[in-house]
Amino acid sequence: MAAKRRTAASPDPRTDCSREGLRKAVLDNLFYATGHAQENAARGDWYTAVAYTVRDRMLKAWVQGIERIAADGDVRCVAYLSAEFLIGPQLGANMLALGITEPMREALASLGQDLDAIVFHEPEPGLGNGGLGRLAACFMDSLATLGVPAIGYGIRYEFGMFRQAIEDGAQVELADKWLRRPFPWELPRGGQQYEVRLGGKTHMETAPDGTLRVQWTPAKTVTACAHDIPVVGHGGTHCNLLRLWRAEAVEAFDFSTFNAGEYFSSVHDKIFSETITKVLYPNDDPYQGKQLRLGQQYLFVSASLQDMLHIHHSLGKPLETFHTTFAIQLNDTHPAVAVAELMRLLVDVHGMDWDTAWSVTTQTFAYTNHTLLPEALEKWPLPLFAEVLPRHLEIVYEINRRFLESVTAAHPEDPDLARRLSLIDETSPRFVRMAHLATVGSKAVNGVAALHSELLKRDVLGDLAAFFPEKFTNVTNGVTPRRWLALCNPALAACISNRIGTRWQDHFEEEIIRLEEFADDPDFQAQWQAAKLTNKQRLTHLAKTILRVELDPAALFDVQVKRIHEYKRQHLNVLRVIALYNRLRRNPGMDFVPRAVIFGGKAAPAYYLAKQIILLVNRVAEVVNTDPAVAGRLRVAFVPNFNVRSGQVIYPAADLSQQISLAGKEASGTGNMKFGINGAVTIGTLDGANVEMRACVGEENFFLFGLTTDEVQAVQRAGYSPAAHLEGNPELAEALDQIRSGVFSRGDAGCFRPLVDNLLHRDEYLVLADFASYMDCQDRAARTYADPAAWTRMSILNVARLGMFSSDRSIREYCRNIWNVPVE
Ligand code: OAK
Repeated sequence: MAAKRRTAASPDPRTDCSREGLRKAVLDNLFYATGHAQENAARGDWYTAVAYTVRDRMLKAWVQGIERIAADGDVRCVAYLSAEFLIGPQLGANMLALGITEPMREALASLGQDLDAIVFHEPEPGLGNGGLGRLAACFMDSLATLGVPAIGYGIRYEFGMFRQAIEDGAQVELADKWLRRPFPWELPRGGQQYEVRLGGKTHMETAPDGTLRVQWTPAKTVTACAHDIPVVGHGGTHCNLLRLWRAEAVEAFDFSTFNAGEYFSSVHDKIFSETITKVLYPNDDPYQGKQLRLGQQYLFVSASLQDMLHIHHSLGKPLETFHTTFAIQLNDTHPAVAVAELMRLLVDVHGMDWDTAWSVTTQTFAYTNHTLLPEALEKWPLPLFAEVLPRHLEIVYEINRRFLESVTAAHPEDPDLARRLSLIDETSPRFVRMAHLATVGSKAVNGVAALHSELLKRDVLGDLAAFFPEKFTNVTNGVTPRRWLALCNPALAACISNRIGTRWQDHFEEEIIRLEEFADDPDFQAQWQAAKLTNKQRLTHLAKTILRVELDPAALFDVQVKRIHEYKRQHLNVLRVIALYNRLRRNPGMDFVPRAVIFGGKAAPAYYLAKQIILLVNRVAEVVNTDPAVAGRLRVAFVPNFNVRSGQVIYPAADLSQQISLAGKEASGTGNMKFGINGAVTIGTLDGANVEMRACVGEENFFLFGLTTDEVQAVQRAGYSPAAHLEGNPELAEALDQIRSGVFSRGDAGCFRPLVDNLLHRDEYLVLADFASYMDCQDRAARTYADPAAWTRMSILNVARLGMFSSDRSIREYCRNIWNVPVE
């Protein structure tokens, strides 16, 4: 009653969302959380004050969300296990979810502060490499928006993805100290700590009840400490949890050695323990067999499972029903050791019999594969696995023994099948195959686009799919329309909402299609073009301030931003830029649609050819941008340190989205979707989700080129000869020759030799084979761009017809087809 009276008379200062309430709360937080008076506050202090003000308004939903998970055992909770959550800046997204962006903007303006500048100040938590980590973040957003109880479990890396600087054209990696200032969105949870054991030996022991049990005596024990980040759904009513683990020493000091005066060795253990969650491995696919990486994976998996068992236990439900409390999704194989860990916890720790434990385990897990590159499939050398996880290796052997028995019994006619399906790769040296462990231990396995799921079944996991046909399925990726349209593209969002209202923000598939009818409406087209121009001006400003490159907002903005990888073929894009440059030089008076070709993306630090590609882009930019013959009609820019924040400026500004991977290599791609829903038209191959996007937007609204997956395989079977493609294509031969002879390396003929030699003699990703088709397609795109009404129509239809690429649709499919969780 008292509380009610207060609400009527004076609103709760922690939840009041009025302009005046926000103004007071920001000032209060500025003083009490940062210790600054208004006059002395720096931008970072304002940021902290605004962030706390927003966080306060999320707390009620947050606490209710946690309580619901801990109290309602009837609804299955989704546990999304991922070594990466690339969540991006939080402030803008959280204000959008709560619907307080505009009152906050006004409140700050009344204090002489600019909201956009404060939002831009936020350091980005770079807790992921690229697609897989960003997908996990989009899925968390959709789970909360759809009101599905969920916990994302991951790792709180002290150093996230490295910061990329470009020095004299080359990538330089700098440490990402994103926690330099306290991160206002996390709450350390002292009560949620679990011990995680590593190394050591196992032996058999007789339990008090006379049964034999395995005992694991670890070499080390570390503590995993939970840090919780709220994930609030659109509308602000439902809030889920991202629980990230930080490793800490069990005891900060070994007191016996400390007392003996051995100060340095006494801190050794502390340093070892804390190293585990120190840094994100910056490889987006080819896996690296590093002991520390296995330690990271195991730490977060073990702590997460212990946490889930704790929650399950607190509900008073029997252990045999664990799978009714949690549906656990394995985001690729990085958390796949969870299959063995859950078996260990159930059998060794809780004394459950093997068969029951296996039944619980295989009803709990599902596994998503995110790659078609065989070299990206994780496999751990047996000696390393045994050293870090001796008990888990025994469990893997036992799972494998029973599994292979069933294989041999089912297929006596194929004596080689057991070798191919085994969880152990028996070639020398021997390995644990994590994708096999994940598949055998899961009730469902999915790829992330229709083509990818087909190729998984046919090639990459073909034998497993034939043995478990019922497990294999597809869930095409999606992206959240909140961050990737409403937040990052206010100009286009307003243009859309003026026509169809705002319901598209959380009912994207249903609503966005309503734009179709305005595709030819001249007024709407004009507004659409104005929004695009605003976004191009924003990117032009960024390029000017960061790169000192002048872009022309009237030019066709032609963009490729993503990790740098040979299979993604940024070098195909560069070859085409060089060919266009040569055309302009030869014929300066030619009719030419002005283009700004924009690149961005990080290369794995040890990936030499990817780093050569970055250098080449920058060297080509240097030549092209300063050549008077070009007269500004062709500009090249490499935006350094591509991340979520810069993506939010880049995607909305693109006219043409480059999705040019070799067919059969990109599992799905999600950048393609982000560009598409921001009105870029795609030029692309029939790869990953491009295939489905093209089917949705219509073939006339998509620039298609290149070999198909089957054609690629046929070319490779027949024996591919890259040099043969030079013969009929003087433009290509000239471009390669220029790169080789030093035209783009200040005369240094050796500079790009590794890259050119690779293309001429190997060209694993058929760059030369697809070049001619790519050039033709680019010419078609330029001709269409020259007709603004035709282009704008294509752009509008792309947005209108890409409704299915909302991550809300993906999450609904996971709920219905895989997790068996109710969803609206
Ligand atoms: C990273 C490490 C190991 C295996 C795969 C990845 C990864 O990032 N894969 C990417 O996942 C995205 C989300 O599903 C896809 O869209 C990309 O195509 C895929 O490369």
